[in-house]
Amino acid sequence: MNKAYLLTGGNEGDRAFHMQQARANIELICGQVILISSLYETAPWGKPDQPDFLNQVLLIQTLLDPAKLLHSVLSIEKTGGRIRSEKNAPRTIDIDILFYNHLVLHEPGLTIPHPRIAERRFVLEPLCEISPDYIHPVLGKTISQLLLECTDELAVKKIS
Ligand code: PH2
Ligand code: MG
Ligand code: MG
Repeated sequence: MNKAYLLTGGNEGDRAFHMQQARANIELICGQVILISSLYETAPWGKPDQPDFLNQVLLIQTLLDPAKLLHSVLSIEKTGGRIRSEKNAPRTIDIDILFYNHLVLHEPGLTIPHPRIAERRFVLEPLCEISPDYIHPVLGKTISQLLLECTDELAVKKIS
């Protein structure tokens, strides 16, 4: 069985509903959720003039290979009403693959680990809550170390 870390996030519509619907569909389509962080309310990273996000990290067990997992999370985003416009635009639900086992993969459309984990407090905080000792397979540092070194000052607030 494989283990994958997923980040869910959204800042459009009923944010809590979309996060809940995504969790349910991930469990149904991708595999069992074995660890789940709190929900975090987070300031928008990359494009400031938009509503705050909810973010959460899930660790799942999955039989899907990375390409099939990507295909599945994209279809769950569609079910959640995601419409893709410009980069970093508001969205109902975004599901990103952060890590897949300890794999390093560069393919068109899919890079694992997700390339911007270390720059984003909204990823590191929930990730550190559930897996502080996971070692980033490219950077060779634990999540708690990456969080200590992270210079992102945007607000990340645990809400549940
Ligand atoms: N996702 C982005 C860009 N900016 N900011 C926050 N706070 N949370 C996100 O999930 C997020 C973002 C691109 O996917
Ligand atoms: Mg994203
Ligand atoms: Mg995405």
